[in-house]
Amino acid sequence: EEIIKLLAVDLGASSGRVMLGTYAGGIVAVEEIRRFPNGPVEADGQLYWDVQKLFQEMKQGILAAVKSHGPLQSISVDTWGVDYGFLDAEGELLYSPHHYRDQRMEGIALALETALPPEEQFRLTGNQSSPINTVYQLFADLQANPELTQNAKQLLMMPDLFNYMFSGTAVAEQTIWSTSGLLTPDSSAPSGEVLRRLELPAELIPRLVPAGTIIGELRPGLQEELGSGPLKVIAGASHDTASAVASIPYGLGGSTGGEGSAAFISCGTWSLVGLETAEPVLSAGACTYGFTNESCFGGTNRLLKNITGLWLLQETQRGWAEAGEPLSHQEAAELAEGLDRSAARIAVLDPNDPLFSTPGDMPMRIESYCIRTGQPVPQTRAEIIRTILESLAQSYAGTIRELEALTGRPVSCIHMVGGGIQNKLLCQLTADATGKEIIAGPVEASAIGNVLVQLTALGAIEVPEARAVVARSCAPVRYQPALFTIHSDQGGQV
Ligand code: LFR
Repeated sequence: EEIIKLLAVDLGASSGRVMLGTYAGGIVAVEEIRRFPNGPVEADGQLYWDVQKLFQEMKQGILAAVKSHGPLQSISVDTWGVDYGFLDAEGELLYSPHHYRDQRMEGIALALETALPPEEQFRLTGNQSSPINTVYQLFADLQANPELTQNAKQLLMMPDLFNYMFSGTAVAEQTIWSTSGLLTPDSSAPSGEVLRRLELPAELIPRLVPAGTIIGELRPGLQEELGSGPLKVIAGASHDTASAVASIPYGLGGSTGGEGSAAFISCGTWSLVGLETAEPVLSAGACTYGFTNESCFGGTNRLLKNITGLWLLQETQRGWAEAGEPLSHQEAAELAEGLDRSAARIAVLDPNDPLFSTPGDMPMRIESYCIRTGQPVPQTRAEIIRTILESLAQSYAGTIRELEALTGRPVSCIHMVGGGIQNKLLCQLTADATGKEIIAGPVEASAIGNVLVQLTALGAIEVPEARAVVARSCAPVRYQPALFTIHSDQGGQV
């Protein structure tokens, strides 16, 4: 039987991966070919992404994959949301794209929100206002450099930019553009009203295409350099969250079942908590609670909230490692045991408190948060980690309750996907805090979603079939709320 092989490039804010995807006998699998670090690069006091270095890394990955597994059929890049670069009249990148944690939007947020208040942004675009959104960044760029209106010919979101560098074709893929704050709520077109009110040039936005569009082939020069042959370049569900959600094997559990009542939590640096709906949810409640609407592969809507996720733990562990005291296996094991002994909760943090949003000394910030809110301060490292995970679980639970209130329907079960679900303690605490069954998997959600969307574009599977393929291919792990569990099997990974 035919084996289809292709490449999924999944670029995250802290690392990127070139993954080989294979599809044979109705089963999809991914294998890591190359992993490389990513992060902000500072220049003149501003934060950027090193696009050229990332592109070189991706090319190395393709080269390695072709050597070991060639021939391959296609490639597609997915990345985090909101960031972008400009092309000039020659189709060259004007300068390296800014990082969303750059602070240049600070000075202009007020001017933007005077012209377009947050509630209006929500009504016109379905997006929750946030200074990291493309619309804020673009407004800031044009204020700071008015000559951009002459020099910049096209604005390419990060995955569109890499797919362009591979193929020479510039498009605006819908799922990534649905994070921009510039499209109508159904992501079918730029919002004319937003562009007018903020005097943003509409010509910058390329042709919108749906996720799963074959946009071309690898440039001839690259085919030669990499020995790859005519790889197809596909605009997939190029927002990593859209790819992750495309991999969810709905229909596996829950008392009531059905897609509408299953929620998801995509766990990485960010936690994205939400559910899929047929249409964008633009109610006042959705806006006040802080939800956003983004577009899914296949044209449905994703109602979700961005929660500062495992960033809290990553920053904490980074600090300890930098101080020469990385977390030991024993401490990790003690933690898991602490859960079995049903250790009492120490304190609960709001992960989205601005205190935690920038790099720095997390344990110290946790301490000052607890003092400010009149809670006991976690003392040991186990207690600190436990507090972070418990706080994430509590904030997931609050968000799930808000989703139930907004949709008027109970959530029957929660699918947790992404690298963060390797943390079994987090999954169990989430089951306990929500009182819902957790169905965890796949871990490689973005990469698998990326592969699935390519498979549909290549005609190898039908869109409605995609989730069943995942259900067959990866066995999910189930977690029941503690109340109903006599014995549970907690691993020691943190
Ligand atoms: C997750 C993610 C979120 C987006 C955030 C910033 O990786 O893509 O969906 O809100 O990064 O772009």
